[in-house]
Amino acid sequence: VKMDAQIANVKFDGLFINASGVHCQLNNDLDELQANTFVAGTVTKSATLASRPGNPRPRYVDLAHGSINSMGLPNQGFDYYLNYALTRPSKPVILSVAGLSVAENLKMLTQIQESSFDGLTELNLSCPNVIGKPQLAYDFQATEEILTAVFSFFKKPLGVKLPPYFDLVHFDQMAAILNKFPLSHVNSINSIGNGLWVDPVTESVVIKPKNGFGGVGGAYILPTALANVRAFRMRLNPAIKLIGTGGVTTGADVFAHLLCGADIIAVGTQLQVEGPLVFERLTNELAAIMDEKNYQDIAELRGKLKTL
Ligand code: RRO
Repeated sequence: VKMDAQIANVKFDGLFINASGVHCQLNNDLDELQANTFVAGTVTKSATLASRPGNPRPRYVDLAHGSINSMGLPNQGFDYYLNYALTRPSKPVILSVAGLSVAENLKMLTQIQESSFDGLTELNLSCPNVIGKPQLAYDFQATEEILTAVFSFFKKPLGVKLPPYFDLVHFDQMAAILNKFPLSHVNSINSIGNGLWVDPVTESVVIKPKNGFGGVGGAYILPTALANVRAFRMRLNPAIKLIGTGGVTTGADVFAHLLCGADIIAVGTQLQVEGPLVFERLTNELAAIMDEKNYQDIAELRGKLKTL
């Protein structure tokens, strides 16, 4: 079966990428994904200008049906990832940036603009875990302001990573803002921010930062992820592609994301659980579903979700 996609000028031979944050902080991790036949491209860990150690551990815990994290943006610094993107990879790279201020984001994007990087850039507007820095994408006016500033000079393909929204009016409002800009893509969703897990044995939270509050990922968040992909596909200009992220553990989950309109699929928590072999399993499971339904190409089913 045929599984491919295109975002702006970037062609993906396959469907799967890692979700930013998982298996992508170091060159070795990124190389391992790049070498995997079932991986179509790689996203780098969201970068700040300076490298950061991140929050104290434990800061990522696997739960029965997903994960909770408050990593706190540990990363090697922007230059490391730009250098990776410029020198090493054979498959598409999405450079993720998450400055701690608007000015910091503009500095990194200026460097990308002035470099020879010809891949996709993704502005992470949804980091839930830096204390004192609310998620930009929950402030609609601030989101419009930063995109206005960015697109005044940035001419390369640029997408945004969004947090989940939970109200139809918010989908309307955010989509109306995003449609004002020539975005290459929207990546939906980041973790569901500031969940909490309780271990009944220890009677304690399970991660140290923020007294246990952290972003929830994995199977727990699949319905929210599907809703966000579907809601944005129904509202965004067709030229804005969608990266479906959130809650994928099986080929059926991938199939659901595709029906909702995802162009490519990112896997985070389940990549952390299973390692890079997850991509072969998901590919085979999706292919089996498509075979059984007589689909030859995902283009035949993408966005074709039925309603009752
Ligand atoms: O590093 C993190 O704590 C983190 C980030 Br930047 C993000 O975008 N999403 C997330 O779940 N954790």
